[in-house]
Amino acid sequence: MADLPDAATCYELLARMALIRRFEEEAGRQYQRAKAGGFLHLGIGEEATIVGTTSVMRDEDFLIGTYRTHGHAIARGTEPKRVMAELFGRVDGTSGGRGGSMHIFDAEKRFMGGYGIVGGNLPIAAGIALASQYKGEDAVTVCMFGDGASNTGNFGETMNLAALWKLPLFFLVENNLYGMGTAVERHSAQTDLSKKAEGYGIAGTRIDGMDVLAVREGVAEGIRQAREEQRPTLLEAFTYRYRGHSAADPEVYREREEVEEWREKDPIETFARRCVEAGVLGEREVGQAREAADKEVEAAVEFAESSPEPALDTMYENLYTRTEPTGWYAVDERSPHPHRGEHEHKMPAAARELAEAGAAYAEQPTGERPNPATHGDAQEGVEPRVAAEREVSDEPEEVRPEGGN
Ligand SMILES: Cc1ncc(C[n+]2csc(CCOP(=O)(O)OP(=O)(O)O)c2C)c(N)n1
Ligand SMILES: [Mg+2]
Repeated sequence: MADLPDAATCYELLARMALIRRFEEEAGRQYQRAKAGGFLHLGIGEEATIVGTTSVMRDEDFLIGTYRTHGHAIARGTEPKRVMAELFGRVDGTSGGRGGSMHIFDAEKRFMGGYGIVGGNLPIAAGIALASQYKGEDAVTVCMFGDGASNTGNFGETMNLAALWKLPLFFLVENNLYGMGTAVERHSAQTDLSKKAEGYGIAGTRIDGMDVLAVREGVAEGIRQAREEQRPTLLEAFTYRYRGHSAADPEVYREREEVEEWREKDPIETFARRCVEAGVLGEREVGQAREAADKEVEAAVEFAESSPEPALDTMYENLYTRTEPTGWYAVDERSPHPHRGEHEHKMPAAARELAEAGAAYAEQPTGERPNPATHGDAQEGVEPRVAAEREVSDEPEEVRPEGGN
């Protein structure tokens, strides 16, 4: 077992984990209140893996993660209020309210996202590391991803180039035993994920991801090898999410007892106990860390609530488009039906219509506000839902399974 660091470091680790836990609990609550939209993936239970990792990174290092990264951003130093504002879709959010839960991003803190495509962040991590190498900078890129992501083609391609080009890159698999509802044994032929990149020349080890000190030790060594020896390696951290994959997960794939067993190993409780038993922290300080977390999260909600929504006429800013907007993609897991914007062949007309409605709205701040969902020729006299169904009828269209992310 790794030795306890000094009291200040112990307090910082504990406080950061408590803050993330509290933030995630509140994010879940705000989602139920429909204050946060889109998808929501919580990292409750995975705090030690997150904080252990970021606690041994330098400011100049880069971190890139998945769609379960509210905590990663906060651990990297992004203000919780800006993460909450992003979940609320408000202008003061980390992505101006345009990304939501899956797309937290903070270039200043070198937190490179927040990425919704499983395994999609791996080649990006290699690109960031290649840029550092090319520019002769000392930065290491830390790439965190799930057990499920280790099955993607991106995994093999990235491992190959990372080893071949000796990139300053470090991989951490957050093995929470499931990719959505599929257990590791059912989704990966090689269940020892630390071995999965060996054939590409990337050595791996396994650690207890519920133990913040074990994570610190393992990650520090991986980062050192990347920085000093240009040797990318992989660490498999065993962790567990107490909540479902996302907010819409009925959790039929696991037993309640399993969740309870993992809760017994709670990373915050066990670390707090250890610090108190060793006399490094007092009960008072543990309480103080929790209270500070409560206060900060409360302030984050207030901040997010009072931050304005982005103006409707800015809807098409910061998008890659051709000469005119060709469409948009809108998903809300509380309503699994296809949305208007998902019928690709109808997109140009529908997008133009919405843009016009947005412009009309912007010009009439005090007058009657046209509703973008019903405004425009194509929608005249037709309920939006019905219009969406009609649009699908002329071409067969694949409908995403419920809770698709
Ligand atoms: C390329 C791709 N395929 C499928 C999905 C749908 N999907 C979202 S999360 C997920 C499971 C990923 O599991 P894992 O990598 O273990 O991460 P975890 O959610 O457990 O943190 C899947 C299949 C997706 N987002 N992207
Ligand atoms: Mg997983």
